Amino acid sequence: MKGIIQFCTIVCIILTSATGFGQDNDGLKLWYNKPATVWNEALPLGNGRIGLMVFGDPVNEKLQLNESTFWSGGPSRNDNPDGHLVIDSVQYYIFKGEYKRAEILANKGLTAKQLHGAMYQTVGDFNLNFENNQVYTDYYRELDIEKAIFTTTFKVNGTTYKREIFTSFPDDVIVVKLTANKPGMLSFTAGFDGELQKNSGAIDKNTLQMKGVSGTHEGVSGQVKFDAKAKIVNDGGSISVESGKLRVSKANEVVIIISVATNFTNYATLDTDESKKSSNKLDAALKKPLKKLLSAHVSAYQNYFNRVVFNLGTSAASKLPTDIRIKNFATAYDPQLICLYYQFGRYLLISSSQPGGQPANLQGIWNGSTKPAWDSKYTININTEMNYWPAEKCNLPEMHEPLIQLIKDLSVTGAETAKTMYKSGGWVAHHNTDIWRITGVVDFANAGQWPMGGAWLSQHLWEKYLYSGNKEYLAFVYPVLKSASKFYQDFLIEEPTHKWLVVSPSVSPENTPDGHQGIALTAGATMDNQLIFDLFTKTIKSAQILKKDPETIIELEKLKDRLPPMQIGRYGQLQEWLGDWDNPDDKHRHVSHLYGLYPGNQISPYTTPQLFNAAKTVLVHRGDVSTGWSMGWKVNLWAHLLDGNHANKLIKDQLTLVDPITRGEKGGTYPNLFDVHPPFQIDGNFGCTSGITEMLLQTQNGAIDILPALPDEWANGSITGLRAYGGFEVSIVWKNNKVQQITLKSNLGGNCRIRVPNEVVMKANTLTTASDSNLNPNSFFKTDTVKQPLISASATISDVNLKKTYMYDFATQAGKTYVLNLKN
Ligand code: FUC
Repeated sequence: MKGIIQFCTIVCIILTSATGFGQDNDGLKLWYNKPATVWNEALPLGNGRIGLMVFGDPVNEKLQLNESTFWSGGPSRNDNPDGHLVIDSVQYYIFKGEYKRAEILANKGLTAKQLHGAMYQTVGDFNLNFENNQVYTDYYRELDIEKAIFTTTFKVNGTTYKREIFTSFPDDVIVVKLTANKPGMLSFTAGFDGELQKNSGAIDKNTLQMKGVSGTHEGVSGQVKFDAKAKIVNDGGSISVESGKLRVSKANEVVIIISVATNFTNYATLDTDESKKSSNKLDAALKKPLKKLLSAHVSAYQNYFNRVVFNLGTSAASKLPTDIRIKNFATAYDPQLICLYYQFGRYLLISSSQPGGQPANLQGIWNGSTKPAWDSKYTININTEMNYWPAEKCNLPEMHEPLIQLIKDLSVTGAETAKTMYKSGGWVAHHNTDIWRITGVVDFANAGQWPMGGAWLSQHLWEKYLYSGNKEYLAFVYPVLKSASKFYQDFLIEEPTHKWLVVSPSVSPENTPDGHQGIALTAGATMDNQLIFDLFTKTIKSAQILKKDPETIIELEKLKDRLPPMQIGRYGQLQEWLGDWDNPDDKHRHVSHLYGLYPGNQISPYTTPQLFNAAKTVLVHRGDVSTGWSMGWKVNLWAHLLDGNHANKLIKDQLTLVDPITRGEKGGTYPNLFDVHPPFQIDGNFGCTSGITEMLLQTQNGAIDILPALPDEWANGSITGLRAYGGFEVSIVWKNNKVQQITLKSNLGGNCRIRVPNEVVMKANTLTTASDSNLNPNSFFKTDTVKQPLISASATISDVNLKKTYMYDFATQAGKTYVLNLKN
């Protein structure tokens, strides 16, 4: 009986697979005329849980396999239990300016004693060896990001071979289809291999299996077990078992379904039966015809991807392979590469962050190593947040969910850290976390002593609400926000000079002030103050909307009043620290105090022009070229400085080809469009996608700002489906640098205020002229008033010269769409 079922499955798959994998759309493809020789040339596929890097080598095809829960170690914590014994002294020495003593104590009593975070690890490789393909011609390799499918074709001795691969979203398996245009031409061996495997081999004449366990790290034994299986379904020819591998001979067509699972259930529990899970997924997929697997995959993917269509026109430069286009980008006009790169960011987020799964880590879900850089974990002093900047506005709110869940988890693990280390209520996280949701201080005090991870992450809880207006969701996350605030209610301390309330000890990520004895530890760094201002404001607003906790509201308002104001230092710069310690030659990659400009909105050209200028001075001092993520951030920042041409310059810096082998020393882009820190780090991809959006649409300054930072070079273009606060969905068409048409869908109703670079009209509706002095009545657009900055007597403050814009109000109804056109 079993045999018959298996036979039916095989026939079913083969017979329905003849139609191939769909149509062309050249604009949304990464393509190459040679196979990948190194990892940074291979192309990523993923369904949130399974990650795959495909090399496309005609002879030795390698599918490097990741599973998002495969991390070293096991459930663990890393709070230093001595924290509460030393915290008072550390604070005392910081206020006395004895930073070295503070640092020595912090390293001993606050930094984790042993665990600095687990490593995200590769499961291993699935290898296909085609020994007869040594001499090939007509090679082509592509990743179609409109369908999330990898394809390679080439010719050997007059036969054309084709490989098509996808990681199915709904069926949660890898599907590989091998074809040749002549019968009986497919002969190869297949096998698993991996550094962390315990055993691998054939378990029957069609099936390979590899089992293994994650690495032991920092004294925690590896406890994540994986089970990977691959079933080979051949049309014609034969399969035999050959020393732990399967040999396929003379087949016409072959389909391989690969499944992988781990025993991970959640950050505290490892009790899933990995073998059963991988078999169940494999068996379920094998019951479906390939055509169905494919169409279900493409439609699940496109349900997300197709929401945004972006067009900047094209040029002859776009006809070349992707790696050459990146190389030429600085000198050849290739606007389509910007759209491709933008959409690749959306592709990566859809493929690495699916509801119910883990959030994208430093490398998303793609990591070829068992010892990756920075453990490929979650660095939450910028990188993890940046990963999610595109989520809401690029119409991928579902992809934000894993991060929201991680924050919920941290509010549990971090409550124990707050208590153990600082004897505080609420929850706290420092600058790193991992799959086990550690919240202690990692590495060393100068980088890790940053008790602000929870404060930054929590901004995402509110930000998500601003887009959807979903009060049920807000009620779900409110306890996390409230508890994040509670930590600072307990932890803030009065500094001796101005009597402001500050966080101490902390750092301005990962920078050291001049004249600070080479020590980063400080109190009241500007970013800390900005983060707490926002956290308290958002907690207050949520409590008001949900009609909860009136005492908390009063208490937080009082504390907010006692936070330090932002300060403008002697060079006219926004100060990074409480003291005027900035060095104008400092090129540090972090620009933490510019959080207030983006992603925060405490600095605005319209309401805080002096701070706006001071923020610009910082960015000019810091310069452009830096690590990938730093350049990605700067695209957003220049967009918020309303300078599209400078933002475009940063995009060019980011789209600089970096050698995939030597990896270089500067940020840029690898041939596979992966962002380079170096090495590969995915945040820069997401940061740049976010930044491009911010050049076209902003919603933080009390209105929906259309084309606020359009570079001169982007004279004509269109974008559809962007999301704005207050449940609006926005599409824009522009020509000769002027807005031609805006289509606004209102999902929640309410006043729509738009700011546009040229006059627009709307048929059958009245547009009322609006101004910044009368507030937008739509509460989703309410901006918050910050304290007047303190300005150094030596600072020169110039005026802000803004381009003329037009601002209109009109009433909207939920579910209706409104069209505005250029006024002729
Ligand atoms: C932070 C950054 C580094 C790097 C690391 C993963 O520490 O300062 O540049 O991105 O995270």
